[in-house]
Amino acid sequence: MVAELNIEKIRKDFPILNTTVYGKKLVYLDNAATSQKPQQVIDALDTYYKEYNSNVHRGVHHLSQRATNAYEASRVKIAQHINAAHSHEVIFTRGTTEGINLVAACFGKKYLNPGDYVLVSAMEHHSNIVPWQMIAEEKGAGLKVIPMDKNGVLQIDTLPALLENVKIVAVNYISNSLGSVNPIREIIAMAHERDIPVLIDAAQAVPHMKVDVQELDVDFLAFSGHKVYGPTGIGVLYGKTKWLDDLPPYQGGGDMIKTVTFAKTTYNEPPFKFEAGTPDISGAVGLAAALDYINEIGLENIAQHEHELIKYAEEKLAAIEGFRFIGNSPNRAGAISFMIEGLHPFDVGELLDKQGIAVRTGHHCTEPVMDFFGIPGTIRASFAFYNTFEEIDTLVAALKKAITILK
Ligand code: 7TS
Repeated sequence: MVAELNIEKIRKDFPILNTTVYGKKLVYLDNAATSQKPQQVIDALDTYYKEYNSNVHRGVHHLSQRATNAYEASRVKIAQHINAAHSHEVIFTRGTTEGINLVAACFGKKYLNPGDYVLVSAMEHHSNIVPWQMIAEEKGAGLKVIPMDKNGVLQIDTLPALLENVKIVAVNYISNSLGSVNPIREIIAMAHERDIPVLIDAAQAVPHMKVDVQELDVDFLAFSGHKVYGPTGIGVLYGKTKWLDDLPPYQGGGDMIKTVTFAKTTYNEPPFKFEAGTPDISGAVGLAAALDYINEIGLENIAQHEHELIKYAEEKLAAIEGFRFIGNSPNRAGAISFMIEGLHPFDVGELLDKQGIAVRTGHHCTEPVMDFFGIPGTIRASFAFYNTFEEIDTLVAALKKAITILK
């Protein structure tokens, strides 16, 4: 049963939403860049540092055991949240970027050879392009791209031909610059028919919907804590056990080893094999608190409210003179990207800021998407469950005002 959210009550949990900017009430519509944090997450960080800050997996002493228990309990919570079969399939990272770099480096080192390809899509964030280019260059491999149409919908009928000589597919679930929800089930199924593993960049999906790694049957999946109401500096890489056992380690250092001599080192089991050095312990604790928070509200309820917000925003925005959607997939979540005819996105963004509205303008770390549309950048409004219909009205009014000033 989907229940209506009590937005007024929810907003009270996010202290920053009371901020004023240039004397105006903050309207925060830059959630795809990073989401705001509820008091429950701030409290979890505060308690960690005040009561049990200590290093993990090392000390015999009480505090270290408490920190280790909390850190490992966070891993279990995350595994449950994404329905991983085992908690050791959850690797803590700094964020989506590091998760993808880890897979590109470790998988690439073992499996990429001259003549091989990595398949990405036309709407990847730079963090799902550049790490693959780096390892491909090193190994004499190449990059292929699943094309999209002018609405920002991936053309997956091209996949059977594209998959030739591909060693791994890496695509995003939801585009951060277009808001398109991609047909990843079909992509995973087609890749698996040819025994090709798939990495999903779920940075923009985990905040907005239930993501079940077993149901998706995905090989690797990466996301960032800070986009899902958790702290910055913590992220998650999910990997199937068979891959984590099989791949070489990423970085070398403490915790990732079993034994070390000057002659030879043997490596620890996953997940520790991929977690060299002191991890972001408070980040892991904060991320667990964030997941508790959204689970308490209910992912389905969140998805429903955000869906209604987006429908409302699409309708109101489309009525503005000179408005043009950049990316207009029938399957949209999280963000609406647009341009106003004759105006530079940056100028519009600046005037919105003066009215207290936070949006992002520019290429959103997806330069190939901007090249495809032949534009310098877009204005992007991206939503969270604490956003309201009134805030969308404020955005629409502010846009109209900006247009009058700039034209
Ligand atoms: N992948 C996608 C789809 C993203 O949207 C982002 C960040 C990343 C990867 C990288 O995540 P990080 O946490 O490691 O930096 N996207 C954005 C954005 O849209 N605006 O700012 C950051």
